[in-house]
Amino acid sequence: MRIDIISALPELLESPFRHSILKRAHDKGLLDVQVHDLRAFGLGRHKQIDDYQFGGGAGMVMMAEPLAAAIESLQAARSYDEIIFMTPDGVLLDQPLANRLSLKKNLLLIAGHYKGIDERIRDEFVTLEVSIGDYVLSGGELPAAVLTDAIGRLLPGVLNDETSALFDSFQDNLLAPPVYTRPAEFRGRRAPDVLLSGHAQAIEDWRLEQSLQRTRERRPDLLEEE
Ligand code: 6GU
Repeated sequence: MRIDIISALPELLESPFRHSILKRAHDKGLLDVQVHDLRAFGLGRHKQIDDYQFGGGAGMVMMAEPLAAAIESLQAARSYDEIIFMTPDGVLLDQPLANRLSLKKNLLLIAGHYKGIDERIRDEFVTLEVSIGDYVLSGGELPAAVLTDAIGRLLPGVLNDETSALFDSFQDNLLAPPVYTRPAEFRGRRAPDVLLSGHAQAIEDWRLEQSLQRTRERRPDLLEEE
């Protein structure tokens, strides 16, 4: 899969993809993330990319022309399954959306800044708008990194244990069960005996029971869906 990201602050996106699971995805040739500096498409000698909003009000708006030029230069090389604008007024990112997007070949993410982007870019190019939660961040870069991580780790072959994404929190609308490792006793707290029993069925039953209990206590809304 290939994910292109257009950003006015590409430096913010340097680190997240060079570590851990997404690095492994890249090294295995499963995920290619390319970050594009919007400034390269800026207008005039100052490479302007934002301007005051019509009608007045605080905050700059990202201009239509540099964004259109950036998008169209990328579209010249490949066609995109979705052009996604990261914005707090988009649809909330959840596991089913991450699953669905992980099946695509080419995604283009737009990380907005300032007060937002000129509405005509949304009308003309954007096919999907995604928010990562009901709070406001200063730009779309971290949300774009979050979305890329959520998608990238689902690609077949990225995770070591291919089945492990299947047991993630949310994959069945259940939170994950507690996990333990050595030592068996830490400051007087023992790991549950069942996990040390070697009894596979008993362990599976215990984990499901813990998942259900945890979900009932912390996120009853997940059990009410559907
Ligand atoms: Cl996608 N962008 C910004 N700026 N803030 C957010 C968000 C996105 N999702 C939640 N808050």
